[in-house]
Amino acid sequence: MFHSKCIGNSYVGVTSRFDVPQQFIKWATPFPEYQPYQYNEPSFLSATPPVWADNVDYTTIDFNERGIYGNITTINGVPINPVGRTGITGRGVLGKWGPNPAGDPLFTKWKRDDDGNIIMVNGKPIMMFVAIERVDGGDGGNARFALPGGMVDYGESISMTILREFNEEALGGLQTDEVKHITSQLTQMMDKTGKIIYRGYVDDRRNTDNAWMVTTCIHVHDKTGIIFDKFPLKGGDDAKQAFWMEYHPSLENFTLYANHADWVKNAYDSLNNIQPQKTWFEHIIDMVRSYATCRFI
Ligand code: RP5
Repeated sequence: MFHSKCIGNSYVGVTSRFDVPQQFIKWATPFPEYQPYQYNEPSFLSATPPVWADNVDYTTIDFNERGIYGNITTINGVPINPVGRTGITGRGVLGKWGPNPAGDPLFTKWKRDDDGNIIMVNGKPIMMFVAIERVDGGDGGNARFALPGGMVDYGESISMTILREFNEEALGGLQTDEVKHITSQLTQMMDKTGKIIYRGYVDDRRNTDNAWMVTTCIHVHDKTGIIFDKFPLKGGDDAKQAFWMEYHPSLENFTLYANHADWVKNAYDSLNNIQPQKTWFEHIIDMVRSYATCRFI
């Protein structure tokens, strides 16, 4: 993983970042000129845990408890971005010091014609996935589109976050009988066939030297499309709109928010068996991890 979205001149339009050329991102590379700016979103400063934002005083936090996405290195008690320099210190606009966990749904089906046949281009199927347009404009251009993910709320499991965010951002937050029925089918599908397509650091524009996004992206594919065809997609909350977006390997410059596009490509490759071959041991480890995450974590 390398930074591409969390360096540059501007920090989410609210302040500036110290310029970090690519070759100086790694902490191990000496960069004596480095003088990052500091930013802490003023409205979070009075947060009292347990809420989604930490107390301003990071010395009260036990970072060992937050190590499920990897060990957290601290210097004088402050957590240090595991990928490298971002040009900004403090929490920025993120609520938590260190990792800020999110969950991302990647719900896919094949594109079909009116007769129900899968549409192929160059001998390969077109995959469709539920995408949203972010109200905040995301990373701009086509990277304003994203998976309908969101932050893990206090006390929530990843699968609860994913279903809640999907409901809020892609089903308009509705609680109709139709939506409840779909959510219960989705819950069963996540339990039975949900796979972790990505788990770890996110190259998110909000990251700082001391606070960064991490996520678990769960992929569920509806082979027949019978269930997912019934999604009454409707944007809500942080999403201007929700819709089926297409992915095919022939698409040039396929871009989404943060590094969501990588996970979509990996999901496609995994459905089409064009991923690097895994050993039987790696398959078993993956199955156990996916099983445990979808149900218990
Ligand atoms: C990304 O930010 C995650 O992958 C997730 O999609 C999203 C969560 O942040 P909000 O959508 O709640 O702003 O890093």
